[in-house]
Amino acid sequence: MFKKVLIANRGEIALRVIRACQELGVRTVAVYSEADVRAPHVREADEAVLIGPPPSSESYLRGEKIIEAAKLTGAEAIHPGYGFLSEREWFARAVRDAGIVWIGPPAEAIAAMGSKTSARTLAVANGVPVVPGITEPLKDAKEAEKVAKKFGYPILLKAAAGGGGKGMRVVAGPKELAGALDAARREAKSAFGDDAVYLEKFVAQPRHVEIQILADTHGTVLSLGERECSVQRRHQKMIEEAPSVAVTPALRKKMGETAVRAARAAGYVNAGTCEFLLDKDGEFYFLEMNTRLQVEHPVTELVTGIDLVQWQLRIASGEKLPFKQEEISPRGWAIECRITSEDASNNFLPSTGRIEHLHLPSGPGVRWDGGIESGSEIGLYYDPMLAKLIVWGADREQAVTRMRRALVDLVIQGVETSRDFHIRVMDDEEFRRGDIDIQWLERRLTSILERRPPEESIRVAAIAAALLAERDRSARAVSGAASEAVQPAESSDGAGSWKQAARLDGLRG
Ligand code: MV4
Repeated sequence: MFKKVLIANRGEIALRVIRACQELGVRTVAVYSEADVRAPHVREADEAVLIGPPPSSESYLRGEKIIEAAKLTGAEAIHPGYGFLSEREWFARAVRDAGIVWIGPPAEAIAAMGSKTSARTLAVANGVPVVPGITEPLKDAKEAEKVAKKFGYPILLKAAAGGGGKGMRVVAGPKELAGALDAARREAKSAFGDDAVYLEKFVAQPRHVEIQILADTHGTVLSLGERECSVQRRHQKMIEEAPSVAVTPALRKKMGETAVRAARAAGYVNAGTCEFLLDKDGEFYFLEMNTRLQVEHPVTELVTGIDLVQWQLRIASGEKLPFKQEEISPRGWAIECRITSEDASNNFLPSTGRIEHLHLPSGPGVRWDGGIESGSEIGLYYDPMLAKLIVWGADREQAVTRMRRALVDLVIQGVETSRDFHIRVMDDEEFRRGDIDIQWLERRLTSILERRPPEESIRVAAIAAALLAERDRSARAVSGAASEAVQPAESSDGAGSWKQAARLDGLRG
């Protein structure tokens, strides 16, 4: 195992990797920008190197500075986390060329899965099912009409260089085709500098189901089962779970074998994820492979008992995976809610400010992967995801109930967060039934937001008001007697007021 590893990231994922290193007895090096001088990942690492000003283009995206920091501190390997430089082929190559171990897939595997059309071509060549359609860019509207007729409407135009849904257009019939092709081309050109567009049959109301892969350098490639990621808004996932209500053991085996085949075809090593669309008939189609550790990896860890980040480090240092495919199956149910600094009731507007109070949930089956603490300044330089709340339960019902309980226990004051939004989703009857697809949140958002605010928000607001009133009284008091005069907010029963008094104590800090 490595003696020292550099973590080329910030926030919750930097802390997650640091914890894995600590448990493996590996020393850690953090890198940080001027905005992160007081960030927890800098304090928790054994060493830290300043790499530049706050904008990520001048700090966390400066590959050469990060490699320099690794050389300076004697780190033998670099873990990129997710986002930033994690899927840049040139960086994986530069790290390797500098004689440093890249804790991720080979640069060649990143390249093979890098573009949508190259991943699609690789899939087709290896018997991995993709959505019916073409792989070569369309020449003109005339060709589009011919191909669309062959596959049948509705069809979906996609940018070849695409990502995040940009350059995508659903076309219901031949009359709309020429206009939609023009629009998709324009959007693709401005987003990716490439106006190549191809066409697929449109899959109606599918689920987004992905398969976690672990591959070692000795030829073992394993599937760790699926994650259901359908609860998303504008291509940002908000809630993920494992397993999926839509996946039977037989389907899990089939999707797992398919994902392993795709990974083998790309020469994949380390942790990766194959994304699929799963339609109402149980048909699945490969979309693309994410060549990194993903945000939602903890739900897989909780149902398989396998520490993905520790295995990323072990695989990178040459260890063999000791598991057999038959030994891996999900136990119980795990759900993750992404806690972001966004105001759901105001079109998910990013919120900024200082975390004034933070009360973290705990208790059976609760995991908090966070990157914030009381006093953290939340600005606009980086991603609004502050933390992930993950729970495990014996079954889905228990996991949803437990997530609601844990969210109620969570208090973040100082910035708007997605907490109340998540409580409302946990109360939604369709969500509770697992009756979700990739358009579900968009369809359901208005009714979710119209739901009565969770009673806990009202309680917390009452406690905050009581706290302010108490501060006011304390300020005017001439003796210490005033501190005993605190009355918790109105409550009908004695136990409730005890809890409120305790929470009030917590808020007092
Ligand atoms: C699709 C699709 C329906 N039919 N392809 C969106 C971005 C890219 N990753 C692929 N995407 C989709 N491709 C066909 N033929 C619907 C989507 C899609 C989607 C996929 C996964 C997760 C969220 C999504 C949200 C909207 C559309």
